[in-house]
Amino acid sequence: MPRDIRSRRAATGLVLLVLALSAAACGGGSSSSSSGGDDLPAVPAKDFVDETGKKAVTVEAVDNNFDPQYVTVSKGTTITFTNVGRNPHNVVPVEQGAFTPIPTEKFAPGASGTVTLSTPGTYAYYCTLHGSSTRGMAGRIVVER
Ligand SMILES: [Cu+2]
Repeated sequence: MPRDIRSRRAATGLVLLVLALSAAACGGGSSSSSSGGDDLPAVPAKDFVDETGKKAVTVEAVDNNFDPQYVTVSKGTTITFTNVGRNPHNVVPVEQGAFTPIPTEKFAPGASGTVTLSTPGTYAYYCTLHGSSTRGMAGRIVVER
């Protein structure tokens, strides 16, 4: 009987630990304005193309970059990614769940996919085939209020 209680206590402790870890993992993610992640290198404000005030903005995927790579939009803007390159690409948020990814199979040359961003913040993304979260085929969208 005492052994049973002890193991149950241990199990409860484990659950609490897991909850604490998962809370820490997503801490600040959705509430802060830098949802792109704190470990990303800073990008000078002058490198961002100002597309605020538009309802629709296009970002082209070329081989192997996004153009414009850094863009500022108003909240609620629909961003259309178009693959104008010769190779398949994809669009994946650095912070998992920040937006629905555009998968490779739907982003062949000539294909388009849209992402609508309603919450202000910084959205870092990349092509998993030709980049990483910080290098290569990677870009950012800043959503203003
Ligand atoms: Cu790519």
